[in-house]
Amino acid sequence: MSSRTYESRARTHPTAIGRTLLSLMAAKKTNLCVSVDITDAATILSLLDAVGPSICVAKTHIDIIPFSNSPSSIAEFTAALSALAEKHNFLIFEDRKFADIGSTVKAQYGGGVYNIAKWAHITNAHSVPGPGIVAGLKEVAEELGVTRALLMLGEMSSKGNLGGGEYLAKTLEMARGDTEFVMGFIAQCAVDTREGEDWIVMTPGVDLGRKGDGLGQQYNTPDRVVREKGCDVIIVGRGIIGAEDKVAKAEEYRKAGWEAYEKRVAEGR
Ligand code: S5P
Repeated sequence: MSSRTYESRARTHPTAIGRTLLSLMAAKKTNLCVSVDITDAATILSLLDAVGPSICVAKTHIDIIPFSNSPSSIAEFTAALSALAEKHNFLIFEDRKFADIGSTVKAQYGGGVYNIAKWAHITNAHSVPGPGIVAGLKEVAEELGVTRALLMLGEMSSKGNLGGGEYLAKTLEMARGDTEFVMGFIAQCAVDTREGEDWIVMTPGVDLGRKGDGLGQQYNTPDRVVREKGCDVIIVGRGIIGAEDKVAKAEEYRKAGWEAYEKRVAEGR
């Protein structure tokens, strides 16, 4: 867990995207990633335009959008998404959860219908296949000449998941194999950090009220995950997108996440 400020970590983070992210988090005073799990492309764009000032990252699941309504093409949507990221100074995280051998994920990340590497600053991968998955994804970014970063899934939020413990420890070892590309983890707690390392932990399963969703999702509060468990970014989906006033709700989560972070730093945790 880090009691260092996002600002100071922004100066030394080993990955370029990590430095950009930590610095915009400090500037905008937000550690909120909104998960826009919505199937209508236009609704996603208008929501992000409205909550843009409150967030540091917009997380997408592009494969849930049918692209039959406007904007009807994937390229049109991703261009509009990139323009919003520029306008409001947030990063785009495609939550693709790659889980195959290096050669296959290379084709999935760089091509297909979504061309994820072209527009998403961040994506994530399971460690199950071994280090070839990291190498394959990195090759895509290098070949395209774009600066990208990877989060490895070390522990999921859902009940009965096989992550955490030894799995997380082994995933951490794998991440240590490429500290310029792997910027951190999807996990439920801070990870063991050696001298010179700085892992950004992004945490889903965050809600201010509910405890679960009836399908295995488990929720914790921003204070629990950021102050007590040492995570860096809260990922909130239905807590915001399911609210009547989404802009006010996003601000409520931003404030809760930021207060938890300020307390963590003040407490020197
Ligand atoms: O362990 C995980 C990892 C992820 S990325 N648990 C998760 O819930 N997620 C994602 O976070 C999930 O795919 C969804 O997009 C989001 C949580 O949404 P919510 O509506 O439950 O906040």
